[in-house]
Amino acid sequence: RYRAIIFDLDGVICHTDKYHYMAWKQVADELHIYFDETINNRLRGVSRMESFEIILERYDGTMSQEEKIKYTTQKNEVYKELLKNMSPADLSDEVKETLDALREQGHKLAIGSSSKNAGFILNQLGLGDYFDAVSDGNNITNSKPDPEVFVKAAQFVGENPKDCLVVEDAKAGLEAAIAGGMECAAIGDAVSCGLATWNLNTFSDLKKVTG
Ligand code: B16
Ligand code: MG
Repeated sequence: RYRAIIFDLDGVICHTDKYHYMAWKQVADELHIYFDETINNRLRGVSRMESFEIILERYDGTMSQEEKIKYTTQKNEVYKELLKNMSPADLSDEVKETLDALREQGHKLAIGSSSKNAGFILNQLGLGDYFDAVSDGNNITNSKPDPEVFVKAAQFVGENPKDCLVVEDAKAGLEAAIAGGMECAAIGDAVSCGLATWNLNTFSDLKKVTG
């Protein structure tokens, strides 16, 4: 029933939370800002600058736009170094087998990620040329919950939003899919917000809902 399936990257295809955490932690420590894994969870699906604004909620003082750019750039340099640790071994058998099965069923497969590092991460995972289209932080002006990243992904594969299913691990991502006129499947933490068309216990459950 779906012509295309659009996957969020971080938290759905792979898990980069720990690298985001380590890189943000370094910036937060330098600025003497309290930062922990619970705050890190709020950064899921949120753009880099918006993530920094959330971290700055606990900062006593003001920061110029130039300084904000300096610290987010520094975070990204550390994050990119950490991403070099990723390899095809970080792609689970379950995810790879499910993607292959969905393709076999005839679905087009696309990525819809807020990350500007999506292409690099996909290469590290050995998925550099696997997807029919990649829509990411480099081709959007508004990030999730704005639907732009998913609307563009649908355009890139030449399908109508109503014929697309979005797979997401973040509330902002489910909201983006719904705002874009798409059905969505929640996995992980996103299940508890009750917004999705489908709630998945595990990635391979996708085969049941797309069948
Ligand atoms: P970058 P997704 C999102 O990716 C991450 O979940 C979020 O934590 C991150 O801040 C955002 O990408 C931007 O990433 O700094 O690499 O451009 O979940 O939309 O695939
Ligand atoms: Mg995500």
